[in-house]
Amino acid sequence: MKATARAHTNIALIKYWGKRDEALILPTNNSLSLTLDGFYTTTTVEFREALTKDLFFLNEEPITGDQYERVTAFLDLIRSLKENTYGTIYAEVRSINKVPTAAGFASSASGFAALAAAGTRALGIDMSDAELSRLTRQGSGSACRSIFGGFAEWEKGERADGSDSYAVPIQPQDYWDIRVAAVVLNATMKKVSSRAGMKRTVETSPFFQSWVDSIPQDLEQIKTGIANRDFNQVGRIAEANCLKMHATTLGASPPFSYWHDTTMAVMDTIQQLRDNGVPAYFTIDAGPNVKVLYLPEHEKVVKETLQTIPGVTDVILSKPGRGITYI
Ligand code: 2P0
Repeated sequence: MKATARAHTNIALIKYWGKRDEALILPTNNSLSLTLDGFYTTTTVEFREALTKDLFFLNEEPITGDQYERVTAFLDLIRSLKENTYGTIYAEVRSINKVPTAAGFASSASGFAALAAAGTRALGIDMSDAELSRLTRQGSGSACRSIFGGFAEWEKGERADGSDSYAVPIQPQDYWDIRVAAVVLNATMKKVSSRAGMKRTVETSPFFQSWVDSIPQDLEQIKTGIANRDFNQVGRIAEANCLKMHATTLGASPPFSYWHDTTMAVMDTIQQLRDNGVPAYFTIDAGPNVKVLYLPEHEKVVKETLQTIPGVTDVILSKPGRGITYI
């Protein structure tokens, strides 16, 4: 009744931004991501009859409060998949995060993917990757893409029960060596969580519908770029899609933005690098930090340029990563 799994985080090139069902975590649009090797969570789940409640340790520390509640609610979901005649069996969950929170990656992506994989394996529940992705989605939306390595697309689905909303693989880890630099800024924690931010945007921003309407074309163009290994096309679409997502927040009521002055300095520097002939593109999630896409031959110039920007405290480089592994 014990299993260990590892999942890597992912960076969205076409963003998930907006839910059509908050309880089931169903999105308003498809999204597409690259899984990264540098950032991952390793989770061991052990179901034991002697336990009287679930236990959750993150980086060896016992966790209570909201984070604990999200984990136990997800364990309930896993337990509900297994017929069980002897009442609830509780679990001890131990997660080690190799996702520096300061880097601005959602550790919930690798966290819920690893929890879903280890939890189902520990109970002996056999699942296809699509089934595992669909389950993982209900812990955190972006996590459903971390079941797969390389490029993955989360298909939003149409059904009200979410049965057709899960990620599918687009290209594997070793398909194309695109690199991602996580640019860490000397900035305070975000004021609006991604969950609250997307909810406010859906409910109040007049730009939201245009965002949704623009997704199919972005998806088609980025998939063509991936199929042709056309870095400029992939980068151009990813950068523009990120800017559109952030534009929706300015139309919300009350308006908000995830950007700091250093965020804009990094964006400006990347556009200058391009003017100087270095193909590099940025993308930004629901926080101030910036991720930069580049090719291996430009690693040195990209890293050195980013490190010289005032307010940048660290630059962490990553290659494409693998999907779920069991340890
Ligand atoms: C993404 N983000 O596609 C987008 C881009 C933030 C900006 O997925 O509510 O933590 O758990 O489904 O997955 C962050 O939101 O939200 C996110 P929930 P999640 O990566």
